[in-house]
Amino acid sequence: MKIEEAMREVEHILPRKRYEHTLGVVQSAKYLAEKYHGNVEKAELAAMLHDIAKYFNKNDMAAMIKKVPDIPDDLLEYHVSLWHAPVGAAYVKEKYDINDNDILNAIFYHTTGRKGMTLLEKIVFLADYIEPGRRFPGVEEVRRLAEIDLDTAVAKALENTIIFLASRHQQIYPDTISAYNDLINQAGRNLKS
Ligand code: DGI
Ligand code: FE
Ligand code: FE
Repeated sequence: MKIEEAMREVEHILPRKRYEHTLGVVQSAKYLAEKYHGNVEKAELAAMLHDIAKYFNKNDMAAMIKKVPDIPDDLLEYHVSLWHAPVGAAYVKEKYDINDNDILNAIFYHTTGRKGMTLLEKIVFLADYIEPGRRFPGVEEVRRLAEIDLDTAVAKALENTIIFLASRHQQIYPDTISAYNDLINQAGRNLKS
């Protein structure tokens, strides 16, 4: 699928604000892919499609999670805001015949992360966090780290998310903890120094 075609689809599917967020993620993903020697085309396409399922109906998403073997059923026990990522990956695979696992996994894990994230997964995850339209406590620090070291920036974003969720007494999906544990030893040295 070409980026222009993906853009047209997403512009139709998403409300204006979410579409603008998406364009910001594409811009940041392109920047990070160039900076960290990722595949720019794949980064842009994954970013363009990453939130395609954000406003899908909850029951439809639940049905898809149960139906698609690649999506773990335990997601249903966690917050609905996690569902759009794997559902989006399954949707673009089916609807647009995208079979590139790099792209599919970057969409699939863009919300939670996971242990052993690929370069493309990190790029899309971080781009989603730091895109120019994002304004929340801690984003400036992660933007600064994104200029210095990819893993450190991803680890800090995960740390912020975990702290934010725990402070609101919300569950944390195990993949988010695994992603954090995977990166924090090395990143922690950079964050302390
Ligand atoms: O879709 P976006 O808003 O662009 O961003 P996203 O895909 O990172 O989704 C963010 C939401 O997901 C936000 O409300 C926090 C939530 N979230 C992220 N990781 C976890 C999580 N929620 C839970 N319960 N557990 C997580 O591990
Ligand atoms: Fe998302
Ligand atoms: Fe997003």
